[in-house]
Amino acid sequence: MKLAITVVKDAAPLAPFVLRGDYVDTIREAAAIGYDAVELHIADPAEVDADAILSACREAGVSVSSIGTGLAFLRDGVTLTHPDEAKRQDAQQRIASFIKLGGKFGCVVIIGLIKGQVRDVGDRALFEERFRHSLDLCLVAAEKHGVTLVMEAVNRYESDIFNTIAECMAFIDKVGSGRLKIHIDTFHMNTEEDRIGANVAAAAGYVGHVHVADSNRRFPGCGHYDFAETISALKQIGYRGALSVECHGLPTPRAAAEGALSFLRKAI
Ligand code: LER
Ligand code: MN
Repeated sequence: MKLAITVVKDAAPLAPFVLRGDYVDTIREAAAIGYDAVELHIADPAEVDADAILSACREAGVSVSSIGTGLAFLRDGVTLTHPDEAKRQDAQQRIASFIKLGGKFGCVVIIGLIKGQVRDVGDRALFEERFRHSLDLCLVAAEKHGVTLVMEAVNRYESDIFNTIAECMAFIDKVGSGRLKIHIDTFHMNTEEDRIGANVAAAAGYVGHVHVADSNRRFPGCGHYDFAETISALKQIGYRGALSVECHGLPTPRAAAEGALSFLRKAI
């Protein structure tokens, strides 16, 4: 398993992204700390210099594990289930541009908060219908660019749908595309899963990406989350992707990144 760290140019102080600032600088910093990969959180691919990012990664000897798209929702209100059809099409275009970037970087693209909320659509069946329609179009682009989309199971306080591994697996079975996998996050699993190790172990073939933070969303080792159990379940199902550190940058971003790496190296 590769160890990755979240990097972002600009986000709210409490957003759980660790290294912040210019992407080229944070990529170099991640490599200097000892990470294998970076997870880039981007609001709009049109605003980033993909070639500069790719050269920085090659020079520093790190890969891009994943692209987080939640900032498109948080900053620009872009969602795949927006009530306005033109806005849904904008969201599909935005995801298509993330997928193109994912193809260039050879990484997974996260579908988390950008799916939208049932409460904003009004009805679960209508939400699923719109989400399926948008997702089907995204999966055509994903197939074209050889990219896997990973659907994050997010806790109930941040998302009113797809909170658990089982719920995501049932949806993925309905969609029936090998380009759609589950993205698990230890912080969310700590709230939502009844048996974390067993539920991860039951998701063989479904898990496409993993976020790690401790129970208090500080870096692994600062709380009471049982990382040994999750990592053992991931090994059991042959997970070969990244463990990406998505946590608060406390006491400082650098200390959180170093603390997480040292803890996770021992844990894996
Ligand atoms: C949201 O809490 C989360 O876990 C992120 O991965 C979404 O950006
Ligand atoms: Mn997450």
